[in-house]
Amino acid sequence: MDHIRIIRISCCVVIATCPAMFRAQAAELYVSASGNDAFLGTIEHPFRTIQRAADAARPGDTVLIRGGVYRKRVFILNSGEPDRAITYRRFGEEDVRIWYSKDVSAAEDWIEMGTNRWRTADGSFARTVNHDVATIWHDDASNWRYKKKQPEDLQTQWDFWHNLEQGRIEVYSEGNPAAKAEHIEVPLDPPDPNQFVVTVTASHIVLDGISIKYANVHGIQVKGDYVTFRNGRITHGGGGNISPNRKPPVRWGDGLDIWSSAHDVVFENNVVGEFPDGGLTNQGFQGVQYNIYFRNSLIYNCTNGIHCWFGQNESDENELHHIYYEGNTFRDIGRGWFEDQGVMQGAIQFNPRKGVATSEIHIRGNTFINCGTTRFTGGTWQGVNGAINIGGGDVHIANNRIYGGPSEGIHIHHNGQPWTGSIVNNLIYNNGWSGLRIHQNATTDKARVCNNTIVNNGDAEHPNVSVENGSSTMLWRNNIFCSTRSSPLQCKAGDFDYNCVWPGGATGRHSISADPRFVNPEDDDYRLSPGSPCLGSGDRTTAPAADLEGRPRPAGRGADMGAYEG
Ligand SMILES: [Ca+2]
Repeated sequence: MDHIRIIRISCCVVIATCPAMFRAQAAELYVSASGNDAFLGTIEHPFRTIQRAADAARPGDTVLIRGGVYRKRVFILNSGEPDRAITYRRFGEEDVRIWYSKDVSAAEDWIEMGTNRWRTADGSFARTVNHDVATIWHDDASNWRYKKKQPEDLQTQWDFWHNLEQGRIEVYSEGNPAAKAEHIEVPLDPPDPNQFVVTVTASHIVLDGISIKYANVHGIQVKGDYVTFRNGRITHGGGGNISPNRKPPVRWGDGLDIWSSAHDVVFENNVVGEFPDGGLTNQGFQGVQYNIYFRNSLIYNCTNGIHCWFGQNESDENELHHIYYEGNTFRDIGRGWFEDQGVMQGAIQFNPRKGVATSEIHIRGNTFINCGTTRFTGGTWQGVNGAINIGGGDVHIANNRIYGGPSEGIHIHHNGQPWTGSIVNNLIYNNGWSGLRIHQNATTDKARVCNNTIVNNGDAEHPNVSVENGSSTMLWRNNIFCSTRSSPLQCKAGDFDYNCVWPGGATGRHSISADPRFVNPEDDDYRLSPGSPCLGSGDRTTAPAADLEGRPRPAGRGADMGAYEG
């Protein structure tokens, strides 16, 4: 009898300490906003929090999250394994919303202070001078306000400021705010230096179909490897972390940060927007990053679309390899949307510091609509401002469409190392400043600019294409530079031939100066019509193997000038 009991006790101990050993196969774990963390995580008895599932998940498991609002931060610490990732997925088509904010939509959430002045009953929004509630959001973020500096600034419905001493939000409202909007959300501040709503420290993780909203600072941080975030949304956040010592001050807060050494991170088929800082960043002080993919996503209304500022700690050990920005749409990027925001940037910023080794950085097949900025802030110029800004490195910019921005299309400058890449098959038109600018401080080495169509950018002060510096080995072939509103090309460096520059003269024995005869430029159709002098006039030895739309080159009578082959 005693013998049998001892055996049973031993079994219990083994099961309790090593549950994974007894998993015959990968499990499905369920989470529901109406669940309970004391449950087993089955579909009938789901967990209440994503965190509970994350702590229980083992390699190969799938966490299925029911639709609803989840208001707790998530720390993903348990890793999957190669071919046995841990997947977090919304259940069916249900709407999984991670909101790190407080709902103050009820009448009792507000207390009247005086005429048209209301404050939150909750006085726990206490922050430091460097942290505040940057934005409050109404009616599913269809309406919002950013913080005013002082109570005297509250003049119209929804103006608010954050009373730091009292820890409360004070709002101008003609009646109880709860009667003026269906729904009001005030972001919360993560109570630690890692100001993320979701932190993925683990590796071999997939997040699929999850929406993160109302982050006061950052949305999600990825510190692990083999992490995929797809089919999700990261919107309406940031700004709650202030650097007041910068003039003007800067409000930080990104949708997603990939931090320090990281590899095999995929961000695809997502929507990112309404962040006053960066939509997406790969950054960190030092390390090695490689195989990072930002693709097929919509990024809108952020100060930076995707910003790489990796390698702040100058070191020979810092490396960036195989970083891909592909198939994204960037819209309305570059203007900080806080009135006191101290940075103004562009849709893609790639600024590796001195000493960062780079290879195979590709920006291709993206569309940039109304990106960049010409704005000064606080009376001072706040850095570069094109839709694409490159501070050097092995960066290849191909098959992009860049149009309708207020400033530059592509801006190459010097941020610590020469630019050694290429610009091919891009269509750049109707931007307020230069479509392509090689800045006077830029250095280049063996760089190539081939088969671009750059049309009608600039104004009286800013040429359509401005080449202010660069080595004599920088190769310019098969481009069409054409403008009726600015100088089509101002050039101080490079090896030019086989280009069409119109109107005005073109350098190079095989270059031409003639109307390229686009199919329908009024309707932004910059393909070449049958009588175009650019057809068959290019240099086939330097022409890329396919055109902007993937058609093989050369075709017809020979390689063409411009981004389209016919
Ligand atoms: Ca041809």
